[in-house]
Amino acid sequence: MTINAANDLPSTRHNFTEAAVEKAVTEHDTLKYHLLGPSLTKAGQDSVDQSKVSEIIYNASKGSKYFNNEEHKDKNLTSKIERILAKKRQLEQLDLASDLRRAEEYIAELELTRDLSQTVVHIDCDAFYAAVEELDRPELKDVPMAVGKGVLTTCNYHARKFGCRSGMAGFVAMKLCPSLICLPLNFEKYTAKAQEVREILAEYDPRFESASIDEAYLNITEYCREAEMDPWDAVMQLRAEVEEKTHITISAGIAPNAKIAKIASNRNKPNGQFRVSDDRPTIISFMRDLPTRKVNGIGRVFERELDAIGVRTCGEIYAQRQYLSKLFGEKAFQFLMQTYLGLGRTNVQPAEEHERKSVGTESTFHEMSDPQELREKLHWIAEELEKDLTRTQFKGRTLLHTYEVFTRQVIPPKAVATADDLYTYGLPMFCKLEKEIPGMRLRLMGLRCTHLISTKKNNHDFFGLRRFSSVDSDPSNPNGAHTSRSIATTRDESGEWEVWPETEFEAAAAAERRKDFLEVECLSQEQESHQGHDNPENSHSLTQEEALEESNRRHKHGREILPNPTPPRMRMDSGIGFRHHDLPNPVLQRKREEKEAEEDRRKREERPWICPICQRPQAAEERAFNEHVDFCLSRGVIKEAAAIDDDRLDAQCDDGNEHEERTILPVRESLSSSAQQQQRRGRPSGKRKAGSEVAAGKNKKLFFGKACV
Ligand code: TTP
Ligand code: MG
Repeated sequence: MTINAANDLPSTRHNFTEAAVEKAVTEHDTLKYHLLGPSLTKAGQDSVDQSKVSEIIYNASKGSKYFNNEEHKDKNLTSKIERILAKKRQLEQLDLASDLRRAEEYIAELELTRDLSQTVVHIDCDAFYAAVEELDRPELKDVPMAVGKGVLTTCNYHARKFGCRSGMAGFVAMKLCPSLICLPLNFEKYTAKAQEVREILAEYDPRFESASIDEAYLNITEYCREAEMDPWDAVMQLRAEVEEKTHITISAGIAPNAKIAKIASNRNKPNGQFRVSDDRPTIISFMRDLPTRKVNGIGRVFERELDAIGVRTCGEIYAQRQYLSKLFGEKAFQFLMQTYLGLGRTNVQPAEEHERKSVGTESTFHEMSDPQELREKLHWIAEELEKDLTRTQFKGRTLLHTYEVFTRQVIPPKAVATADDLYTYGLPMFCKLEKEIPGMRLRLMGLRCTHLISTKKNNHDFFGLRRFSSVDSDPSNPNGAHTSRSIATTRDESGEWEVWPETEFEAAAAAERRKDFLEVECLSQEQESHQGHDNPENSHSLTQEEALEESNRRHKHGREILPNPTPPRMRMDSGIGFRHHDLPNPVLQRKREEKEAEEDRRKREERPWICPICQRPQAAEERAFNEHVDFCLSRGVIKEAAAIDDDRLDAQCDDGNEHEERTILPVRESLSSSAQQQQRRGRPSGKRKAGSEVAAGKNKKLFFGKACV
């Protein structure tokens, strides 16, 4: 069964969420909306009154440093939006006919690239860390439970009904759901379980693409063709297999490209799947009603900017097409037009083959103000980054520094990778901040290298397959990514590789989420330091050391890209190129056997069997053939045949072609291998075989006499 998105939209579930969000926005100010955090669109919150949640977050965090930062950021964004609106008013006075024409031309150009031939699947495990924990403690399945203490990394679907979600401070979540059980993180367990899931994915697409610890893209076009399965059924089977073997559930989205597949996988969460059919009208109508924030690459900042110019759904992008490039930059224009049309990449490849755009380390720590201590911390971060750069074999041409809310960029005179260089080029920025903010107190620092150069030996392709130009590949600068105005091309410098703006926007949105998470961690630590650790009943309480340990381990976790698991059959015949039918997948195996049997049958039917008695070709059908032989024998054909004169036999031989001749010979020689094979296929052993041997024996004279070879 295929659900057609056009008929399914908008679903009641989504209306509810949108309505709740809308309420939150209209009844409260933008800051309150901002405080709802990065996981507002997470599944399982349909019945949650988000305005109440934002009220609780607002009151719980008011007065904190975090709150002040958020307020500051919100004000900045509000001013930015005012500037955008002022610019739009100016543009409205101008003749934008040429911009309109260009947008139309671009849409027409994009339409030509639409590829509906591929079936891409996005899979995402349900409440992953929580699901893994529930395997060890099944009693937690029926109660609200979260993983992560200082900040929730996730929570089960019971907890989500209370408004708890990832990226929320533990103490805020406890206010929303006082019975919430918060478990500490156990990364080893999650990595092991993710690997079990990945083993299964490799059977459906060995070149699947891991997108995070619990999600992946697969291109199942070839699988479906080989297994002669409908994508819907193939994905049902994949999900059932994952649940049976790993005991966790996954949700999936099926679509003609990765962008829509990702949106679709969230549609029927948990433990569900959704398909957007591979026809243009369905895709266009699916996108038309989709809130912009549902698109991977549109974070909460971009969402608000678009909202300000009247774009709340992807369908509303079209009406603003003449303004987009001038307001948000060329890349954003391209990204938005592709989004409106529901276009996206169809290529899926192992994550390790993707170009890495940055390598970085962020760390949270006890609030510090001592200049020497802060310098030591900066050096420690530089050492950590050096380790990461060595492991991933990169140097960075650009260095980004994050000091709490400030992120600045430095271009050192040479590409950097050693801790000493990273520290040296990081320090001036730090000193500048120190001067600007006397008595600066910090709880968060980070260093990140971008514009990477590979240090791998024999690597001629320094920048990987996809080379991005300078402004856009800054993943920690989501706003910057769509304010770039200079890049109109969708090809890299060699002109060979398509550069999908979506990849960059997705990276920018991910960086936005990461930063949000870090800031909530600061809030959590701030709260812990105020309250102390004197309430053992409070299950979210952590000592400051534990909180820091949790935070720093979480940042490290999932960064390493593991190579895709090799399906067992491929491991056995290494050296031979992979073929789908080498897979041990039972369905493919069964299909293959059926195909072989069918082929065999077809061949047998095409080639007539020669009666060893009368030498005449007979239909290659076992029963009829046996009856015919019986008939020949019972009629004393042997006797008659022995009396046949040589002319008749010659005539028979002349009538018979080479093929018949070869078939006769084994019978003469009393069942040579070819005859045995024919018997195996056509004639059962036992009675028939005995009959035929008798016949062969009796025919000896006849056949030897007519040795026309
Ligand atoms: P997600 O797939 O985003 O969330 P989830 O699997 O918990 O829930 P859903 O059913 O909505 O998919 O993330 C996968 C895991 O990654 C999650 O279980 C915990 C971890 N994680 C973090 O550590 N930090 C984060 O900000 C998020 C969102 C997830
Ligand atoms: Mg998940």
